[in-house]
Amino acid sequence: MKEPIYVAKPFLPPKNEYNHWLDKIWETGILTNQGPLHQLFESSLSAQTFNGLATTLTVNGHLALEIAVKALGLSGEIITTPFTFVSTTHSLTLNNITPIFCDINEKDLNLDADKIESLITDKTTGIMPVHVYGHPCDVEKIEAIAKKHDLKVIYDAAHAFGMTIDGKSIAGFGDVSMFSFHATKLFHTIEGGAAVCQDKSLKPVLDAHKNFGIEDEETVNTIGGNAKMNEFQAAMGLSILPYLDDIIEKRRKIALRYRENLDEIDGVSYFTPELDSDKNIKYNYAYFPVIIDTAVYGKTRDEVYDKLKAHNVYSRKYFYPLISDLGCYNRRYNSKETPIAKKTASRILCLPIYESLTIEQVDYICGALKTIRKGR
Ligand code: T4K
Repeated sequence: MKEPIYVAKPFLPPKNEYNHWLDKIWETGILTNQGPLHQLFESSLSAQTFNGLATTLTVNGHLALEIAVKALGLSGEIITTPFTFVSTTHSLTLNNITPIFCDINEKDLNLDADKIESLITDKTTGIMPVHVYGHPCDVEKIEAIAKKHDLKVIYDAAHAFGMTIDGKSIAGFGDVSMFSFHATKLFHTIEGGAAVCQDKSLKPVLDAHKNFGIEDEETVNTIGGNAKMNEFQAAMGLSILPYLDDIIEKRRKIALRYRENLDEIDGVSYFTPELDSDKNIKYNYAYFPVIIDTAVYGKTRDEVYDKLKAHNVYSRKYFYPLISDLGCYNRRYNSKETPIAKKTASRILCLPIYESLTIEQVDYICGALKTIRKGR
């Protein structure tokens, strides 16, 4: 392959469709501060993808997590997963909360709900699970634990946009769900995010936290920061939203082709969350993670990662190192306490997946995986 194949590539809408929204910005001169495009995008998104749930747009996904933690008034300890992107953990630490790492399960690589209760102390105020790669967490078990112990639940749903469980938006679980609309995500606003909540009365609190606490020109009752999405980001969101179903369908076809190919390669296994559940899952094919079993494949994950580069394929080790092994956390945590997460981090590899990836490119990547295996 002459052209490098990266793990992600942003979907760009037809330029004239983005220009249509840019013209509106030029007409009004409103560039930010929850202008007309922000309002339209927020309501369209809520209606089309979140079952009409209260939605607060943010400048990125990370700040949506931070304002969710603040809006719910959480403190003390929060139980979360170490197998995630640093943003999840940082959103707690930056709020002076101690993250307590719970191990994951091998089935879907999400927080193991059966291990949560043993970590609850009198300091625990909440749970922050991640629907990692768009694999849905055990939302019912987590809800039952939260109810029993009077804990709040914030889902890091950065990877789960567009998903439903039994026809209900995945945003309809927990107190708040955060979505990321970063350029590398299946749906994006260049940078961007949203906090979605079931309790409508929480929306003004989230809104206050994203805009300095300002309620009106003379009223500031909350000490808030600035996490507002601007009009250019909202314009991108409005331009891409009509393509969402098409984007997910193209990703589905790519994932199916990967699965067909990988069935012929021993030692590389993949996930099928939409088939494994007893629920009706509308999956979004946000990532294509595989597990490299060195004993069977004959190469380590790191060797596969390096050798794929020689084929001009740039996979990613999401999520390695484990958060508890990162320099900013490793003095406080021992990653051996979450053995499944530790083992997974050393075996995981995310293969390229994006709407414009061709079937020929998928075959090429899998061909490279076959060649690398043969060279053992
Ligand atoms: N929680 C979780 C579980 C998350 O995964 C994330 C973000 C967050 C919270 C926080 O949400 P945000 O605040 O970001 O909205 C990327 C993304 O920056 C990050 O959004 C994402 N997770 C994380 C998993 O991946 P990098 O450092 O791996 O991205 P980068 O720049 O290496 O991009 C990957 C590949 O994509 C590049 O090799 C080429 C391609 N690419 C990238 C960009 C930015 C493009 O083709 N065009 C582009 O504009 O972090």
